[in-house]
Amino acid sequence: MATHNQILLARNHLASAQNVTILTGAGISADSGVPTFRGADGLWRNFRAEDLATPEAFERDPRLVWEWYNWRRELIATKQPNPAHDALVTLERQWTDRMWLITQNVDGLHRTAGSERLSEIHGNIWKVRCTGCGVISENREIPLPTLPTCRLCHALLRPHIVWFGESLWEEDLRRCDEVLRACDLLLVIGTSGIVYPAAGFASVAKDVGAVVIEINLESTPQSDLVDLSLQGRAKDLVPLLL
Ligand code: BJW
Ligand code: ZN
Repeated sequence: MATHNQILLARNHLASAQNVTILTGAGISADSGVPTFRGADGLWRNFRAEDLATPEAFERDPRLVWEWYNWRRELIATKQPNPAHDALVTLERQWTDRMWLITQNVDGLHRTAGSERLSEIHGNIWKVRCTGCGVISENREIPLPTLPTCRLCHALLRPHIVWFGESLWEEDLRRCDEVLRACDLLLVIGTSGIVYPAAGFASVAKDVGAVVIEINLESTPQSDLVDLSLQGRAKDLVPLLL
């Protein structure tokens, strides 16, 4: 568990920072009851990523992939933001244009909590994208009709999610690079730190001289690189820090 001294040190870093960037992963939503990917009850323990979260999987069996996303929509719809999400909203309101939040989470809980200065770099489960005309729209139906189609061009819709082997959106990559290079404090919350490009963000921030603080239940491949590794639950530690 994070010690009192570590928490004081982290608070001091925050107090002297000018620009803060936050990176979140599934661990922050775990405290709202959303399953992580790689934890003990993680999604990848029961499902194979390559069967469900790749463009090839969708081409092979769009029905199976949509069934999985419908199931996840159903689950996520019952969840609410937790005190860690709320603390980040408070931080954003205090820091305004000196703070940016990058999330790998697709559940939309940061937005529900009220975060606005936010990049959802892996997409959003409540959005769909047309495989024909590319139009992106918000859609909260549960379940979506089997093999949903576009109102404009009638092509198949897909989840607006970045799957393995797909590039992130140019605009998000540009924004991430900008806020990582501009920050003097990066706070990394609840990510296993193995999925790129997000897994490389801590080293980008270190390269520009930022202090990097990690909050996680356990140590990660990034723990040796960061300045301070705080072990504990996001919902307890984030509000304490901010
Ligand atoms: C708590 C807690 C609590 C728990 N409090 N903490 C070889 C082949 C093909 C591709 C690659 C390859 N090698 C590298 C790649 C690139 C690939 C990649 O990184 N793969 C690695 C697995 C090796 N990346 C990509 O393909 C990306 N695109 C890309 O790089 O484009 C260029 C390129 C293309 C092709 C080849 C090479 C480069 C796209 C990645 C998209 C990832 N999408 C997913 C799935 C979306 C599906 C969906 O959600 O519907 O996004 S993967 C999945 O992992 C999801 C997550 O956002 C992402 C990160 O997971 P996260 O958040 O870290 O969750 P967990 O579960 O792993 O960890 C939770 C953590 O929380 C743990 O540490 C816990 O301890 C902690 N925790 N409770 C605090 N209460
Ligand atoms: Zn269309």
